[in-house]
Amino acid sequence: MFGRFRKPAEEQAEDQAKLQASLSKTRQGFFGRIGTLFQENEVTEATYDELEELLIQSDVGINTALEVVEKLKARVKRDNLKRVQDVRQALNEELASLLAHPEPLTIDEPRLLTVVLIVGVNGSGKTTSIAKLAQYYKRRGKKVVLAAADTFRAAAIDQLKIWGERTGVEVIAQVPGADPGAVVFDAIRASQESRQGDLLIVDTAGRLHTKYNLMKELEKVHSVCARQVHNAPHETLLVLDATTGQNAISQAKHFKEAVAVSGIILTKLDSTAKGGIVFAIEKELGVPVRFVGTGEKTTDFAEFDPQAFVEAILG
Ligand SMILES: Nc1nc2c(ncn2[C@@H]2O[C@H](COP(=O)(O)OP(=O)(O)O)[C@@H](O)[C@H]2O)c(=O)[nH]1
Ligand SMILES: [Mg+2]
Repeated sequence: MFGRFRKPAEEQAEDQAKLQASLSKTRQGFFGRIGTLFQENEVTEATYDELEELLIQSDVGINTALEVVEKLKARVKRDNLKRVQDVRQALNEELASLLAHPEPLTIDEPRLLTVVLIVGVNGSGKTTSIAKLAQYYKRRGKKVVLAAADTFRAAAIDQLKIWGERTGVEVIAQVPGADPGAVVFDAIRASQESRQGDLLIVDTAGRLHTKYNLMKELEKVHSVCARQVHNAPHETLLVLDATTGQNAISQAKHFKEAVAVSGIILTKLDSTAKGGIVFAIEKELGVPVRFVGTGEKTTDFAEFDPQAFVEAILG
């Protein structure tokens, strides 16, 4: 569904500047030290040891850190790289290659209604990300509808309604405690009929401590979507909080057991010094990061661009 919209050059430059700014913590953290490492005149065995250490500390994950260093060494040898800036460029490329997603985004046209399910633990930034996505697609001319299927807490419904008002997007909700499957059923009906929506985004509950019930609930919501709309949900995006580091990986594994996660929205990249979690996610989960959250405002959001990301963290 995320057929790429070609962005105007100025918007691209704006996104890049925003990403740069939001990653200042990461840049000042371990990745910045990696940058500094390759400012010295000579690359020695000690440089590689330190690189490995810094990659691990930045949440890249041990296996990935080892792999990057191995590949870099092999490449330096093979290409007979001598100058420190060439080694650094090779590292840049190795890191970016970890993030390349070869498989195309799901595009199933013509489709009347696209359904996107948003899952993740409470506090990860689901509702905020939904508002950001809604605004993102609204700006691109899509009619967006939101479904408040996190019915467990009244506050969750209210919060979505507030975001709906702020972004000028319709929210389909029922009373607290209502069956999430029923909310989604109504929302699909409404989107197809009176609202004529292009895109329905579904907010879901995220109580991981009642894991069994949560997973059952998600499975049910999923099957309601599948029954009503061909191939729905067309995307299931898992929201992960970048500041939770390696914990995000184990959370993701739980969610993957219940629903087929097709992409990640990684939030709070502005609040962590360890942006390396991006590499760990793609490597260990095999799921691409599709969007990143870089702040609390609806405009603090970008499509994930691996090359721009690597350049922004290494400085
Ligand atoms: N700094 C920062 N804060 C965020 C971001 N995304 C969400 N938040 C904050 O994280 C908190 C939880 O967000 P919420 O959307 O309510 O999470 P939910 O429980 O998963 O729906 C709120 O205070 C948000 O403002 C982000 O990208 N950066
Ligand atoms: Mg919420």
